[in-house]
Amino acid sequence: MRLSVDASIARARSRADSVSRALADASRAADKRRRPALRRAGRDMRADADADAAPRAANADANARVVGADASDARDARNDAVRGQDVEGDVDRARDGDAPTVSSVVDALVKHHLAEREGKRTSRMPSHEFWETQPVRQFGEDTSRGAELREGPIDPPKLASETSESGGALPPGYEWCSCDMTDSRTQEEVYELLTNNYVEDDDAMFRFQYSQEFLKWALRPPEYHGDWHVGVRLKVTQTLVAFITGVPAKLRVKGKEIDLAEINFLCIHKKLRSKRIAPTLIKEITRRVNAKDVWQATYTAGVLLPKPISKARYWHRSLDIKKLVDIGFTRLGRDASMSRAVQMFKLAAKPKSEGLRHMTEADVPRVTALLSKYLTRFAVAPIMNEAEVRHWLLPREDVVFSYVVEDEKTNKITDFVSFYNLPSQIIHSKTKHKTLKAAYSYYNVATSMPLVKLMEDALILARNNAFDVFNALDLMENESFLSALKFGIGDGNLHYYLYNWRILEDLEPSEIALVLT
Ligand code: MYA
Repeated sequence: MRLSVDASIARARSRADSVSRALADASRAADKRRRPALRRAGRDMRADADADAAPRAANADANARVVGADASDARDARNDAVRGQDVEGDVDRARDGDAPTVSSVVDALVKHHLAEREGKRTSRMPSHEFWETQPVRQFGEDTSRGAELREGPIDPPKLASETSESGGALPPGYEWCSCDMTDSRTQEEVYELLTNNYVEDDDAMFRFQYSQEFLKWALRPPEYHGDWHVGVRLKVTQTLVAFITGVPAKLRVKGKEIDLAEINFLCIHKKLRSKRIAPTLIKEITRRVNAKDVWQATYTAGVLLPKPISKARYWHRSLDIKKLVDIGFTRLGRDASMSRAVQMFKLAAKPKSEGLRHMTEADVPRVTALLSKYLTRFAVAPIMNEAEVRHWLLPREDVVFSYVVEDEKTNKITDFVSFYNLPSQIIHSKTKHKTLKAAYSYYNVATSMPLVKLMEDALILARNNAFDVFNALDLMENESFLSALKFGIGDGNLHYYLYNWRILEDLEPSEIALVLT
């Protein structure tokens, strides 16, 4: 692939050189009066390019209006648009230079293409003062020199006893704490902080609203560490103003099993933003994780940082189209009528798969076996023992919904389907609704039927549980059902990261089987 790209660039270059020679001949033959005409044409083209870039940047903002789209996605898209202008800028400079040739225009494009392909920083790419100092994949790493950049840990091994005993310096007036997630008052404080300050879309229309029951589930898996729930408090009032969490997990990455921390819920109070507190929080959670002799982590974010292992995309399946349009989550196409849309998203009253039922405690060993076998197919996947399957996958009211299909004759669990409940507050005031009820696809395995059939039942179950929309990432085998079941592609990207673990090549989302809440 890489070779053929290079070959086509070479072909383009040689074509451009001959065009350029012809152009030079033509221009020598042309009289002086024609030159201003050419330059005016150049300016017109430049004006077109600018006009083209502006709506793309504006669209980036408009398009981010989906929950699950981190606010940063629009910024990423906007940067892409700005980078588009960069290319146009180079082309313009080449065009306006002393010897404007098609060849120099192509050179500028080739330079940008190669830089982007290699992930190298071009003049206007953002720098990452903090992330460039961390043991993570960096933009511009030359992965073709595999002998120097090996897959595996980035930092040399250290001892937990070498980890410093005290946390990094916070601004005056603030102090570290551990948030005790068994304490109802603390749960309430964490809930309040996240409810008012956590992830929003770029237009501030929707904000994630994790319930307290959800937070207890997400933060107290087997063997969790209370001091990996890091908070920052205002000394005087003890108000919780920042948060970051880790929970222990085991991940298989390209055949290697890694004990690591799953990092989540990084949140800083809106009034304390842009003061470089996030790097301090990240260093503190790193210190606390290292103190438990754990040296790797995984995390997801909408924002593009150095450097994802994969980029997944959210897809959305309308369950209550009227409400979704009413709250501005979805827009109907110009020619579409509401009654036709309602008809289009209609689902059966009941699930169709025979024998589909709630997962129970007695299913835990068989679900563990089914899921573990299935997850070995993917390059990146969690390794869950029975205790973890019990924690993460047994149904919890209003938090996680899990169902199995059991073969009556063999008593085997043949299929498993699950989703979790993550509502968003509607923070704009143009509707009577307060909450968007969203189900998120979790882990699904189909062996007795096509995955698309199992997922159709998941949609019906979600609709019967009063969800407004069903969201899924294009991970695992999800692409096999997204279009068929009338999911629409969203604008929210989710980047997957590993800390202190390098893999050489980016992965396709279909190679990832990790869903972080
Ligand atoms: S993803 C969810 C993130 N949370 C939100 O989006 C909630 C709303 N936003 C906020 O609360 C703030 O805007 C946050 C940044 C806290 C996000 N992940 O303090 P600053 C870098 C990592 O001035 P603020 C989730 O929870 C940014 O590039 N880094 O910025 C997973 C810049 O660094 P650099 C991020 O806006 C978290 C620096 O922070 C993120 O006030 C995984 C600026 O700091 C982000 N989402 O606060 C954390 N956003 O200059 C990493 C910005 O270098 C874990 N930044 O570009 C790493 C593994 C640690 C454990 C290791 C164990 C071995």
